[in-house]
Amino acid sequence: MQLAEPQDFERVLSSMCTEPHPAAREAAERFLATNPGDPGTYESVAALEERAVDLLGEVTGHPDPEGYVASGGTEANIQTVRIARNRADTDDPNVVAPASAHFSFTKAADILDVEYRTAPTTGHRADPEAMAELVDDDTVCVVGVAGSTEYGYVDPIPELAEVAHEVDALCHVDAAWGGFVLPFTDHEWNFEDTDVDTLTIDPHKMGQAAIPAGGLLVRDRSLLDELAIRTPYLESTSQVTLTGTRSGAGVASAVAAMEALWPEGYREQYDRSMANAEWLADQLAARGHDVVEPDLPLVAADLSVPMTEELRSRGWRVAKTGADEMRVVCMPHVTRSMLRSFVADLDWY
Ligand code: 0PR
Repeated sequence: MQLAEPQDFERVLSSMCTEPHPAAREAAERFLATNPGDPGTYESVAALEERAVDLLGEVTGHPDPEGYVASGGTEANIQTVRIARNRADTDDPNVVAPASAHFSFTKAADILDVEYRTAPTTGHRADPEAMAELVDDDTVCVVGVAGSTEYGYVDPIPELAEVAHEVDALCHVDAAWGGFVLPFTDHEWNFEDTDVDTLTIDPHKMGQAAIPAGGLLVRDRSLLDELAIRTPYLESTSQVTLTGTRSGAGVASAVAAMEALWPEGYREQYDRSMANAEWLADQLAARGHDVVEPDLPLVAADLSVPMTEELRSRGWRVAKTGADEMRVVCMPHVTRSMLRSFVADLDWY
């Protein structure tokens, strides 16, 4: 049977994933049959994973990084909550996050039997005072988002780290999407500039690696050890990942993408994507729409009429925020000419 064509990216404005870099695509194919979950057997991909973690350390300002290549941001966030719960001394753990945090934390709380508390945001960013009100002696983790899913906004991470450490909780930064653009901004978000303990950064989003390639990084090895379980029939004696067999394609393509693009290629991509986001924001504002000022390359705007269905019928894939605004993610495949024809289609209505 002939399989259907995969979705092409020509009119995709809704996704946080993108066309992989050519080197990443090639690496993914070469390592398709390897399993970094069994490093004793698949040695070369295990070595590549160490390289991936080192490169992720460079991107996030960590000179001596520890972590692994996860299946995505969801796994990295679940594992963070697991680290936080396991290291804490409480029978009734809770996690405190801004309402803007990704829904993977809801999954984490459910799986790990941890209470999940969310604080209202101010101007689409976490409000440290509102977060501090929810924190208590049973709080094991305080979450900040660096590049939020809905608006691409960055929480005040240094203040959130203070809120966390006052009660001996971990401070976790979710930079799943933002991690590969933030190094080129003035934001304080990484291991170097803030007291963050754990961090999610996904090569398969802005990093231009193939899916599945997520990243979990921790400040100290001891945090990763909270996840270790014994593996009697593998050559290695313990495993920290959530999945067992996992994708060597993701690991290899993450290394290939970062070797090709860090830092200059990512910087150029950030400049292009940000210029596109600002251009689109101006175009929408000029047409009388309420636009949420873009901070990273993501534009949300109130189109006042529910038109995502009409746009969809013309092939466009746009997403909505929880407040029903239209949301356009300026990923690497989103070019200026694509946005020009998108705006022309908006004018048609
Ligand atoms: N953290 C943040 C900040 C994210 O934006 C996401 C994914 C995750 C964690 C989870 O990562 P994985 O999906 O790799 O496990 N953001 C979603 C996505 O792009 C959000 C989303 C969902 C966007 C539905 C659009 C949409 O229509 O898949």
